[in-house]
Amino acid sequence: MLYKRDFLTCKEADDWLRWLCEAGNVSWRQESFRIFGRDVMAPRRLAWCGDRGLNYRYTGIDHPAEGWPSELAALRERIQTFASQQFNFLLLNRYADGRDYMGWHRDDEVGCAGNIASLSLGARRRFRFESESSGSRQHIDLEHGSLLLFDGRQKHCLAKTARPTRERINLTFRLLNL
Ligand SMILES: O=C(O)CCC(=O)C(=O)O
Repeated sequence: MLYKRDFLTCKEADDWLRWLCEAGNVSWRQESFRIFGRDVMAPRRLAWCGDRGLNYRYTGIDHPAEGWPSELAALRERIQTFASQQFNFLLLNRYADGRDYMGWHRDDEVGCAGNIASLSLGARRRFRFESESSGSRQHIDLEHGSLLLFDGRQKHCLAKTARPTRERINLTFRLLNL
């Protein structure tokens, strides 16, 4: 795992957050999924893009990609250079406030390869993960403009918080070998 706190300057991170929230740039949606026979709304909004023809299927839902907006393609280049790895899919998560979260999970679907590069924008939020070797739980507080490289097979979550918390957007660049 590698944490680069100041991957973006504060100004760059502010500009990205503004662009991602601007109407028309990203189509945000809220998904529901079935748990024990009940439809449950995901506690966050979601968007994605990626190499045309790829489909990231998880929790029983297809996420077909239709290419990259030029702005995000340029950001991908920069992240690939830093990570020394290719990425062909991007999942974006939008947490309106501290009540939005992502529960404990692994990103270990068939075809997931390499590390995930996770760019954080907006509110500082706590990322928890389980050490593969000891099973102990650890955390990193992800800052505005930071980049985290991690192995998605490692169990992780984005914790809820009761503290007043502004919006946060997270971009996870992934490599799918489908
Ligand atoms: O929002 C985050 O930092 C965590 C995202 C995450 O766990 C995931 O996309 O698998």
